[in-house]
Amino acid sequence: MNRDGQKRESELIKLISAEKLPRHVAIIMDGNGRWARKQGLPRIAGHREGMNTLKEIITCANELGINVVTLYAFSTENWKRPSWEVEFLMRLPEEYLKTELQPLIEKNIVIRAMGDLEQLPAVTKRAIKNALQATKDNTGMILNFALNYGGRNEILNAVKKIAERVQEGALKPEEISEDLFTRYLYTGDLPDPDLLIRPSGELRISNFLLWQLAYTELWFTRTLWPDFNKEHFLKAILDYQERERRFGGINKI
Ligand code: V0D
Repeated sequence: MNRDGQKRESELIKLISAEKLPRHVAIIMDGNGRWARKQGLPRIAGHREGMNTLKEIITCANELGINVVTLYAFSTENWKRPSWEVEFLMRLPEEYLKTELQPLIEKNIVIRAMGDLEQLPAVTKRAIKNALQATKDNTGMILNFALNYGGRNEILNAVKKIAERVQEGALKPEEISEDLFTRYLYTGDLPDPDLLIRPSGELRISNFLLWQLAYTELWFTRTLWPDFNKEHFLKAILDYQERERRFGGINKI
């Protein structure tokens, strides 16, 4: 980070109000492949660089005092990528946790994972299981990874579980409320995201947190995820606070 970057960063921090932080920030970590192509590097170099961005943003979110960060790491659509790329991606949780698990434990961070985790390769499941176990009693920020996740799939999964409860006679159809439905989603015990950040210039939700994003503020940037940094993150939060200041409470729609 150059001196100008440092300056802009400290200026942004001064403008952020600690009382009105988003409690839950969701991020689509997009643009790694495109970043690599632009640099004349293989796609996997983009994923590696994206991992460094991830470390910087987690540190920043934790220092600010955000309660939950949910990261779209692997979608149900991503299986369509070349097998060598999928195999590389599936080793990233292990690679990431090799150096980062200890620092995350020391920061009192809770690691969570959501999605159809059973279908992941054994090496991926083992790394994640170990991280969940090692941080389950922590009480700080929740770092929630969406892996083999799809929003429609999550909703169907909730519908099936609810249907089973109804069939057992444990639940009446008229008892199915928005609150009840929310609790059957992977994010059942988490607040809805206040802010969604999507880098890389795509202006879509792409099957991420469909139910949960109903009232979420959306923040887009053309910056690719490997080039995304603390400054972009702080700007997103500042813009969120500015929108809340203007529209908060009233005009919620
Ligand atoms: C690649 C940029 C960390 C986005 C970040 C399997 C695409 C790097 C994890 C991770 C990925 C997941 C679970 C966990 C700890 C770390 C990760 C994937 C991709 C998909 F408990 N980075 N990362 N997982 N990338």
